Amino acid sequence: MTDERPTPNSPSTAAVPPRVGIIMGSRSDWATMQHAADVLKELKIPHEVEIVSAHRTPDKLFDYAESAEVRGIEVIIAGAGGAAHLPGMCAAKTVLPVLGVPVESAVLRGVDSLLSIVQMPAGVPVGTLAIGKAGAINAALFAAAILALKTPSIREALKHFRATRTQEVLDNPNPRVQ
Ligand code: RP5
Repeated sequence: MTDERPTPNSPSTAAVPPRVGIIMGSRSDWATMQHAADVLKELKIPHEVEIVSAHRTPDKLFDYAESAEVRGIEVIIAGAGGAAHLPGMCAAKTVLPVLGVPVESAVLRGVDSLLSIVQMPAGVPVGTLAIGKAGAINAALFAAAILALKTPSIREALKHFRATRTQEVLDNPNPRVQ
C-alpha cells in the first residue's frame, strides 16, 4: 500500500483535465479506492480523487455531481462502505455513468455496502462492481472501456493491459513456483 492520500489534484494528474472522477465517502476508503487510481494511472487516463461524503458533506456531494459533466468528467467512480448511499445519491444528481465500489466494512464485510449500492430502484442506475479491491480495479477498467469507445489510445491501452495479464498466466503455469 502506498502512502498517497486522496487529493483533488494530485501532481500526476493535474497537468491535463481529468476525465474520470474517483470519489469516496471517507479517507479510510482510500486503501481500497487507490487501486482504481493505480489502474487509471497505468492506462494513462487523467483522473481526480476526492473525499465526498453523502452524509457528512451532502452539499459538497450535490455540487460535485452537478458540476462534474461541465468540468469534463465523463465517468464517476464512487466508493463507500456500510450504508453506502454515495454512488446512488451521486447518480441521482448527474446523467454521467456512475460506477459504485462497495468498500469492505468491518462488521458485515462489505455485504451491507454491496446491497446498498446494487439495489438501486429502477430509473437511476449505478453500475455496481465487486466488494473491495477487485471492484476498485474493475471500476477503473470499466471506466476505461467507456472512454475507449471514443478514444482509440485508451482502447489500445486496455488491450495491452489484458494481453499482459494473459501472458503472465501463460508464463507461470506451475502453481508451486512463486
Ligand atoms: C462510509 O462509512 C465510508 O464510505 C466508509 O467506508 C465508512 C466508514 O467511514 P469512517 O468512519 O472510516 O470515516 O461513509
